[in-house]
Amino acid sequence: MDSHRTITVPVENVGQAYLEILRARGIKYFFGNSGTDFGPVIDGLARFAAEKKEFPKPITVPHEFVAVSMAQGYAMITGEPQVVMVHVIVGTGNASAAVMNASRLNVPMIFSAGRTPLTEEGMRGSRSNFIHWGQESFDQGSLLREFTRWDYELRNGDQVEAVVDRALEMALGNPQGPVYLTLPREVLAQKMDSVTIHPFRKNQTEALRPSDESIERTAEVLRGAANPLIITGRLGSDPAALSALVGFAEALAAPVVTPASPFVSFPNTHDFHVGVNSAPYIKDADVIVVVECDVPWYPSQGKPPENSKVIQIARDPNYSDIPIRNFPKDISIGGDPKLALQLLTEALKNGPRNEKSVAERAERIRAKHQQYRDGLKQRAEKSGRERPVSHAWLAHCVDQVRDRDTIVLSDHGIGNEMLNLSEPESYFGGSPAGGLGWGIGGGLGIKLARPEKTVIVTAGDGTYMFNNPTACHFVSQAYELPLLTIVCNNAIWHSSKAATQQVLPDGWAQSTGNFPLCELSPSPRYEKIVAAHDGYGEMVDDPQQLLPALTRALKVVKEEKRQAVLNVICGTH
Ligand SMILES: Cc1ncc(C[n+]2csc(CCOP(=O)(O)OP(=O)(O)O)c2C)c(N)n1
Repeated sequence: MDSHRTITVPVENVGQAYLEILRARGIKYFFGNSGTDFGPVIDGLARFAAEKKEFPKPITVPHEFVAVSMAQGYAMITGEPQVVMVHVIVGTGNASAAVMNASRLNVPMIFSAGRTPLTEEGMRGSRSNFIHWGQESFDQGSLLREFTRWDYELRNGDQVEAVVDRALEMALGNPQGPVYLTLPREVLAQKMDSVTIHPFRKNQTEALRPSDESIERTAEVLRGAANPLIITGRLGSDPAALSALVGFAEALAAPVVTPASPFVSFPNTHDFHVGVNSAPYIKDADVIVVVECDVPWYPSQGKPPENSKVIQIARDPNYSDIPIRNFPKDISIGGDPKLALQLLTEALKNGPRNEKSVAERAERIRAKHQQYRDGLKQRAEKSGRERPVSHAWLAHCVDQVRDRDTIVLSDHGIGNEMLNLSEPESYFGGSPAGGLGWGIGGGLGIKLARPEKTVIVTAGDGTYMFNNPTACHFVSQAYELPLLTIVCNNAIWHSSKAATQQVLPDGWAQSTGNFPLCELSPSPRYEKIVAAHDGYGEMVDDPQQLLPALTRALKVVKEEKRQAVLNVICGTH
């Protein structure tokens, strides 16, 4: 469709007008979990199918959490927002943890829900079922207002274009994130003859560039650093930012730590990457550059020296959506972090510096990196014959079967340390909101966007259950999106047990060896669940059989185009 021309499209109702505008705006997928509120949408999509209008393509997702996670995965790899629609307040409730995930990760999407019919009688679409009374809410938008960038209710057909364009503008705004649109049934059902669609004129904001003065002042501080440290978390959500950080770290000659990073924000194969835990480094650092990182260190475990300088570089260096976050910020640079890093790199290269001491520092960092990577490798290899299978060995084996076209997701599964990650978009982890169960849905969204890629999802056994596996395996089969899911099965919510031990080391649970609300036994044969969806499943408890099992499962995924699950009997993290 020519998006530079104003067009008028014949429609029969507001629901069809809404779909036409989504189509004109390039929305490819409509992830839906329907109910009595959906009539005009279902009917409109049927009209699209009859008229061979391919997009937005409806994807039936039998759990709302999975639908939002699919939109999240799709947007994480493409940057493009898609549409999710769920059933009124109850669908919103089921989706809410996934919306929180997307919100804290700044993932754009139009999350929408029907609104129960407003009128008790008299209009097309008025209430016709007892639930239409019970499903009304005084303020439906408030259900997710804290975790959406904008919410609105569609009130009439004339406004459809304005509402969709505003929703897209806000989802792709700064910061990006989900928006929430509610759609009352009578409004969708209202008769309408045509919809006029104008060119889309809501381009994204140009990247903000820090002033020369602030770059020079910051570069001055960096030049004076004897022991600088860089900590980054979410920078890799912009894949182009990776090379900017590499250039900056090399110009500064500083080690890089990537705690809890849901993206490849710095290649861990680079000579300057020294781990995912900043604690060993911050005590001695005199200048710390924090780049897009919610939690650069745990204050309870150690802090940088009082006289150190902390430079925070982020789109929003105040991290305004987090109620309490009190990391120091001696210099604060907002706007596009990639630009700031590039400008600082130039300033460092062009300014005066002691080449000899910088080169010596770089040598020390290289040695640290080597020692760190060797340690990881040894740890994995040492545990190669241990039963239950160690996470280190599992990750090491996944790394062996990975190629450049493989994307690994971890939903509380294997850590990213053991994988040799040099490329952006080769690994995705969970949101800072910590809503478990997004991984398989996220993997399905990624596979939808990048069918040529091999997608491996790793998840704890508890987390596999949070994924609503039947809903995920259904979508995988129905839409031919084969993935390999690895269940790291330790038959416990180990994280809950470990947190109890940490808070109450001498408590009742520890001394009696009884951890209520943590055990997950008897452990189900997880590999059999996927068989109900024509998938391939295998249980692996012998570490030496892991590589052959991974190879078999990937063959099924790649060649037979069927999904696979490996139920790996694991130890704890
Ligand atoms: C939706 C959701 N519910 C509960 C939690 C709390 N939680 C964090 S880790 C965890 C245990 C997950 O178990 P499993 O996947 O088996 O991994 P393990 O901790 O055993 O390594 C739980 C319940 C959460 N983060 N998200």
